[in-house]
Amino acid sequence: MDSKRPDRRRFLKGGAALAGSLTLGAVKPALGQTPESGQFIKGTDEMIAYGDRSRFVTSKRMPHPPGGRESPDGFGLVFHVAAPLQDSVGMITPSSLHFVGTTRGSYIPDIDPTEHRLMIHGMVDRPLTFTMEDLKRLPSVTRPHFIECAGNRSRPQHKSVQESHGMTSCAEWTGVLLSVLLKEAGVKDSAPWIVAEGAEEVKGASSIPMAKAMDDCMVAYGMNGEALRPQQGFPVRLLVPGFEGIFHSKYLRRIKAVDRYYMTYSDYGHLNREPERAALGYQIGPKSVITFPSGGQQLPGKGFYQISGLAWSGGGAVSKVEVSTDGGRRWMDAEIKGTAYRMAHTRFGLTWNWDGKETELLSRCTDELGQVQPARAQVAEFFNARAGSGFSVPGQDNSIQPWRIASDGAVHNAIT
Ligand SMILES: Nc1nc2c(c(=O)[nH]1)N[C@H]1C(S)=C(S)[C@@H](COP(=O)(O)O)O[C@H]1N2
Ligand SMILES: [Mo]
Repeated sequence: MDSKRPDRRRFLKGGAALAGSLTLGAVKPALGQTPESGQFIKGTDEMIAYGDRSRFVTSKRMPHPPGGRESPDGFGLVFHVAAPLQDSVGMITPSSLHFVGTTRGSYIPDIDPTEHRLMIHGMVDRPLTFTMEDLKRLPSVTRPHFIECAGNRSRPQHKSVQESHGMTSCAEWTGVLLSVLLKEAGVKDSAPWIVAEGAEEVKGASSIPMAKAMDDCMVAYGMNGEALRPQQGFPVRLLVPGFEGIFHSKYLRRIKAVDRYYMTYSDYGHLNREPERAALGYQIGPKSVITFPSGGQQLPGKGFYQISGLAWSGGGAVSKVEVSTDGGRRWMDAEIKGTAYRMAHTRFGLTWNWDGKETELLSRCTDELGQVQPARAQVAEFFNARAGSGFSVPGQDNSIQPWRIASDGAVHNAIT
């Protein structure tokens, strides 16, 4: 009980600021807003069967990078699709707005789930083949997890948080733990790796340390309360909580227990081939970003705001998020909204009374392992590169994102 008091006091203080700076007179009473005839949404068969959002809500995904890029093998014109984090509330990304990462571009396998099979083989006592029905009969788990593409990086030319951070999303996934399937197949102790493969030949294949496979990997068929979307791997995908996006093989059709690291399509040079070191190398570092106010948005004027953002880490649950409203001189603990789940986006917020002067907003995440999100300058120093002049972080970029608030309320990406 006692521990709750400071929060309550902070809230009340925030409340006073709110009343002081919002023009409450402009809010019309809700009564008397009865829609006139013609202002109803017609209940068509489609609307009854599967709902739509309001036509006034226009939040959209976008090709990433902006303008799109052909997939490396030329299958589709849109290689990656970024989620509109600037409009996000809470910690779940709706399935229709989940980012898409694909090595084949917009070319998506159209799989009949009754025909689909998942095979577990290699260094096992009993190779097994599962139908989708078989998988759904097994004990399931439901967990929120983020997926982030290793290519999710902020560049000076990125104007919005969708461009700089939109290649991450968080959904509630349902499926069977991979350990259940591997044990059922009698996986041999001598197998240190698995290779997971999607239904598009070698695409989406990746080598994963056995320790991770037996820990929390999930063979998922459910997403946000319904079947996976085709863009997310229908009918079934692998989830490798906290690991770079490329490990989360979609259209999963085969898992092979193997005696060594296998080169796969996902090999882009920086991967670690010793199982012990790999786990850390593949893990997404502690990361956070302020989604409001963020690049391209416009503050109407000085006064009360709630700074809001997302934090996540491949190392477990987010344990702390700090926010600076003065370019990093002072840091304040943000409020964690709801439960901070392991390897899931976590919403944070901080009440802020803007004095109307130019400033910079930053956020910094600490995870349950005690890992702290680095500043861009620290990352540059580590890689012996010069921050500024368009420095792009090699490997994963989990550096702190600064947003500059100009005195006219315009918000800009402040990295250089
Ligand atoms: N079969 C298959 N699995 C795949 C890929 C792919 O192209 N094919 N892309 C990977 C990459 S690069 C990423 S970042 C994640 C993205 O998952 P999402 O599209 O559901 O967001 O899926 C991974 N799994
Ligand atoms: Mo990716």
